[in-house]
Amino acid sequence: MNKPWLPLQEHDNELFQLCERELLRQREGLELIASENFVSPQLLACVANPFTNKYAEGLPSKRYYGGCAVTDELERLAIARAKRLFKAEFANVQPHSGAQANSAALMALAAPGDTILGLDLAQGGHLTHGSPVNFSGKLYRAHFYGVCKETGRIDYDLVAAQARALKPKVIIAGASSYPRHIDFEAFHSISREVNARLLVDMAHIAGLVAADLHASPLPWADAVTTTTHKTLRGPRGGLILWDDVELTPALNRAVFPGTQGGPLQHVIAAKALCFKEASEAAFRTYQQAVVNNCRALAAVLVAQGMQLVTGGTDNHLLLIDLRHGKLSGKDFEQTLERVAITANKNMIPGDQRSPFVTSGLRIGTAAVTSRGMGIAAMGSIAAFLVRTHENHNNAQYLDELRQEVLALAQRFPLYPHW
Ligand code: DSN
Repeated sequence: MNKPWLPLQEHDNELFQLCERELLRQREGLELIASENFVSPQLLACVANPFTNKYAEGLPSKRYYGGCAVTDELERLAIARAKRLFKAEFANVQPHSGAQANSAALMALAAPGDTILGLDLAQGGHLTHGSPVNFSGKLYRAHFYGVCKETGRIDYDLVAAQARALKPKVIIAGASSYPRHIDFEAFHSISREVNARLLVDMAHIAGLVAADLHASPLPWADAVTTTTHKTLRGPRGGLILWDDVELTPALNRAVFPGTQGGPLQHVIAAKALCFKEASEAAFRTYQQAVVNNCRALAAVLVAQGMQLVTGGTDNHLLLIDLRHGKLSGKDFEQTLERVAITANKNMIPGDQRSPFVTSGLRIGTAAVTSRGMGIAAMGSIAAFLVRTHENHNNAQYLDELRQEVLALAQRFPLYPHW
């Protein structure tokens, strides 16, 4: 501590080199993972702040440690901004992640052994919505609704029929790979009819909701969870929002001491900045571009013969259906990595080969749009995807294609002042 201050490069060169390599990877390639994004340079810098040194178990003014006066102000600021952004009555900004937020929300809304009903992971859901390998499938009696086989879309009548038969304590709406709008009002009607609580996990679409490009779940859900780092473009972390004051003690207690210890106050500082950035007009313009880009990408892919789940997209992501093609999702993902494009394999509805072989590839436009790419670049990206798929066996072709990908990425510099 008493040594002279040294830049990381001199203090720990091994670690510095890893950071440099990761920055280079992000700069050089095209990021199409639908749950990833690039934060603003200010937000990136903001995560490294002195609140990392502070313990603050509890809530503002009700802490288990001294020295929390400034931390209290910080957390109040983050809470106020989150509530304003999403028009919610209450917010807890402490969840370390979306999974932590879901674990706390379920703890508050249900008791172990209760029945929960969520979207099947294999059809677009999330691990924490009842998967047998996750706490949610081990603690609760988890059942799943799917999507319609023909359309790939949620069939609300089928969800209602399942809910009537199962009488779940909690219905979970929200998805990690669903390319269409979700009707939260319909989920609300279903949950009220069967006397269930409605939990909405809006992690993927939080940025769209903040920008009014997807209907908000807030008026309809008992509790809304989200990550802060996907379309919302903040630091890695989670958030819970709700309107009903009667749920406040249970939700807050489920976060701490229920499922977490000390909150990450330095990340809460960056969440506060994220909520500010997301409330600005430029953020709405950005989200509109994300959606426009995704539609444009989908249209070119379809025109070039790719099949998409539901035939297209309403949001920031699309799912390529590879069931009838030469490559599995994993093969396609790995081949894309050779040309400096990052995406991820995904199960798709009706995938007979899952979970051992996945037949889908999930693509999102949030990160490339953050770099400033627009419709013309989407045309190039669609062509890269199709050409990689068609030439997956041709090493020389892929090497040349990689150079084209790098050239496109270079035209949209990432963190140029670093
Ligand atoms: N792992 C995230 C995603 O990729 O969608 C969800 O938590």
